[in-house]
Amino acid sequence: MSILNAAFGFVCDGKPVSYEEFGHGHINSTYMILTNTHKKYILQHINKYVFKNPEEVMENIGAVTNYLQNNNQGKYTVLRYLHTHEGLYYHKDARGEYWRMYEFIPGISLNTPQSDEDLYQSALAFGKFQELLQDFPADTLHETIPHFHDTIERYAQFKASVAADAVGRAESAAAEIAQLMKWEEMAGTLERMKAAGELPLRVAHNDTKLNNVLLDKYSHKHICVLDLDTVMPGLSLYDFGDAIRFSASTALEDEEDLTKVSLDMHLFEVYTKGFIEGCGGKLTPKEIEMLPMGAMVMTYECGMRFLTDYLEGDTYFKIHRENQNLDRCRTQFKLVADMEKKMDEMNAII
Ligand code: ADP
Ligand code: GN1
Ligand code: MG
Repeated sequence: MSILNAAFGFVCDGKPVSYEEFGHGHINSTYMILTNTHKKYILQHINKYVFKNPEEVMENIGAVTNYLQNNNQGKYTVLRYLHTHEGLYYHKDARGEYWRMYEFIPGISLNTPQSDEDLYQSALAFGKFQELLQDFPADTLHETIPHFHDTIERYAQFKASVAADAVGRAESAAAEIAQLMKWEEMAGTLERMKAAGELPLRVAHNDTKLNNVLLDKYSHKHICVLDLDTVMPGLSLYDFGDAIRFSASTALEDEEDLTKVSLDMHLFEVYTKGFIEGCGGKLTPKEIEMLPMGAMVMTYECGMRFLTDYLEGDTYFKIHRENQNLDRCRTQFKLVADMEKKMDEMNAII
C-alpha cells in the first residue's frame, strides 16, 4: 500500500500499521497514521501541481520550525517533522511523489469559530508567529510559489484565463468577471506600498485560515500553527487579511446562499485585537493603519484565485461538488462589497 509504504520511509516510534484520511485542506492529501506502539502521526502527500519544488518547501519548513523551536523559550508549540532514514524532511517514492510526516498533536481545527475566543486564540497564534520570526532573515526563504500574494500578477493570470476560456466557462461567470474588474485599482494597493518600501518585508505564514490553527479540544486555547507550506517572505497584512476573509465572515467559504454572507464586525474586532496583541508591538503604525485594506485586498485576491481556477477547470483547489470554486468566488466578492461599505467602521475599530 503506497500510503503505508511512504510512512515506512520515516524514522518513527513503532511500525505504521494503519491510516485514515484526515483534515479538510484544499491542497495536500492528509492522513493520520497509527503505529503498532499506538503512536499517531500525520502523513502528507505534497501536491506537486501546486508546489513545483517540494524540496524547497521542506527546506523552508525545516529552517522555520528549527528556528521557532530554538527561539520561543518553550512557550510556543511547533510542529515536529520527522526525518527519513536518509536524514531528510521529505520522502520521495518510486513514482517521484513527495511525502512528509510530523508528530500528531491532539487538538481541534475548525472551519467556523464556535465562540469569539476561538477567533481570538487563532489571532494570537498567527500574531505570535509574526513576532517570533521577526528577526528571522526572511530573504533566505525560497519563494516556493512565486508571486503567491502578488495581487497584480494574480490579476494578469486571471485575465489570461478569461482570454483562454479553456473549458468554456467564461460566459457562466460573466457577472463575477465584470465585478472583479471593477476593483482592479484597489487590488494593487499592497503591492504598490510594498514596492515603495512603505510596508516591511516579514516572514509571513501566508495561509492563515482558522483551520490552519490547532486549538485545545477542551480549553480552545491555541496550541500550534499548522500548514507551513507557504511560509515565505511577505507582508503582515497578508496574514491578517487572509484570516479575516475566512474567520470573520458570517458564512462558510463556499456558502451558496449569499444572503448569509457578510463581514461580522464583532469578529473583525476580536481578531484584530488578538492579532495586534500577538504581534507584541512589532507592527509599524503604517501596517496597523492598513489592516482594513489588507482584509479587503486579500479577500478580493482569494475570490479572484477561485474564479481563475473555475475558469481553468478546477485544477488547483480541491472541489467536492460542481461549481464549488464559483460559489467560493461569490462569497469572497460578497465580502469585498460588504467591506467596502464597512471601511469606516473597520478604521474606527483599528
Ligand atoms: P492543506 O495544505 O491541504 O491545507 P494542512 O497542512 O493544512 O494541508 O492539513 C490539512 C488539515 O489537516 C488542516 O487544515 C487540519 O484541519 C488538519 N490537520 C493537520 N495537522 C493536524 C494536526 N496535527 N492535528 C489536527 N489536525 C491537523
Ligand atoms: C488553500 O491549503 P489550504 O486549504 O489551507 C490555499 C490558500 C487559500 C485557501 C482558500 C497553498 O489553503 O492560499 O487561501 O486554500 N493554499 C495554497 O481556502 O494555495
Ligand atoms: Mg491547510
